[in-house]
Amino acid sequence: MTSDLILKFANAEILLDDTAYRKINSHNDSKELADSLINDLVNNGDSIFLLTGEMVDEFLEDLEEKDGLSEPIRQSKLLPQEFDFQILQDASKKSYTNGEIKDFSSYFANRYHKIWQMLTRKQELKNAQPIKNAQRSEDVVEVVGMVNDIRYTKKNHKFMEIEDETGTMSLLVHNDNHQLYEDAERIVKDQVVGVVGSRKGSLLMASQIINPGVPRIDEKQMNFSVVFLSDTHIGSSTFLEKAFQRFIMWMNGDYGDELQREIANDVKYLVIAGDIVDGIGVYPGQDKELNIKDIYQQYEEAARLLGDVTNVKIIIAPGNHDACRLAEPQPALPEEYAKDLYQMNNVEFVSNPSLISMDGIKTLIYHGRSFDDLAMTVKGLSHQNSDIIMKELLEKRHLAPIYGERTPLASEIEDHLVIEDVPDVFHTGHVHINSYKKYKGIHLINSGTFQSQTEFQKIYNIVPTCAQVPVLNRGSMKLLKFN
Ligand code: D5M
Ligand code: FE
Ligand code: ZN
Repeated sequence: MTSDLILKFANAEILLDDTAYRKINSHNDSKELADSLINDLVNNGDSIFLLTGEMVDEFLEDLEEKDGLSEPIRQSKLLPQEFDFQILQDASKKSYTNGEIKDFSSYFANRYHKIWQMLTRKQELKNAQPIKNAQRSEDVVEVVGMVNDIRYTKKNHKFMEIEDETGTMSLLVHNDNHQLYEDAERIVKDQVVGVVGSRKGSLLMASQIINPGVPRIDEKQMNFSVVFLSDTHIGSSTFLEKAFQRFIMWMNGDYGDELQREIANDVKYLVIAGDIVDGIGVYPGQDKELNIKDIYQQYEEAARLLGDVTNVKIIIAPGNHDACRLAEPQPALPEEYAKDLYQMNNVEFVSNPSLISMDGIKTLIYHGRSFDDLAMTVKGLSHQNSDIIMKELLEKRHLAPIYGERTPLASEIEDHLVIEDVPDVFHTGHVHINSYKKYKGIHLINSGTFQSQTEFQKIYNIVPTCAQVPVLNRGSMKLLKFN
């Protein structure tokens, strides 16, 4: 620490006299004090080369007077930041079901109704009618239905069955209609879509297939930075602890080049989108790949590593490796498993999915389990390009449209996986491969992993991008590497 402190000042071309050194070193947050002193001296452009004890006293007095309100000091993290943090949607407390069949049908009815509302606001579906009525109509009809079945005819036309509360209807998408056929290829089972078409006997010949979609949004100003993490898999023998420690050092302004440190100094929030630990019993034979075989100790280790991050708000959502109910929505991490994390006063726990607001930046957090199903089902979607999957989910306005495949969904009375609000940021993990895209003004971020390739991933040829951390730095995306 001694030489660290002196080096810090030396790098900024500032020398310390003995008293200054003692005063700074004995301060209860010497690192922060050093940073703000350097910041202050450099910003003022003073050509000081020797910092004396008196000057340190003066600085501390000034600081008290200013009461932490001046901009550079607030940013230097010496004083507590003010967080305008809100949890806008969280399924933790709302998630309840007794698994009876009536919940199952009310779950689908709720999904249908929420998306029906979005679709029927659209010009093309203003005259949408119940399927039962559409079956009798001779004209062009507009309907909204949940997709029941998808098949192909012998001539490779696409055949789908859609359903609402009043009935079912079969529709045909002719493969001559290339654009429509392409749109139809992205439709998945259980998603709610709008269809415009004309009736021919018992079939509806589709001319338009309509997703609820998202409008283009205006970019919001932000005078701070947000760091996105996921899939650290602490406890796994493939967890990249050294790289993660470098990341934590960077968060504290002790690692990286000048520009990177500047970004670190600007960080106000750290969001973690699940799989913070590797968990236990997640797959057969997992204990052979664990360094920490106890779930409590895995979370203790997570708290130990994250404990060094102070004055940044940390938001934690669970993933499929966490000690949580697996069915989505997953409630927030239970306190019982993560006591040490709960004791940190800068940590917030939210469900998967959830919607939060960080100083007005609305962020949708979803671990990304449904990506496995979408990558399996839809041509052109893969783990490598989760940004395209995220775009597709936004268009469908649902985080896990396919029911009953790999993504276990709880049959709730309400469908919490409908994307009701359009976020500024859509943050996911799970695939262990970083991706970023800006779509209609929305930042689509997948935050990769801190776990090197596992045996399972070798089999499936999944090549992770490790220790690369996306930072939304005052509205622009930066990818910082710690490997
Ligand atoms: O997921 C780690 C990686 O493994 C991620 O790329 C998804 C992939 N994965 C996980 N489970 C499956 C299934 N069932 N099918 C296909 N791909 C999968 P993690 O959640 O960290 O284990
Ligand atoms: Fe993971
Ligand atoms: Zn996962």
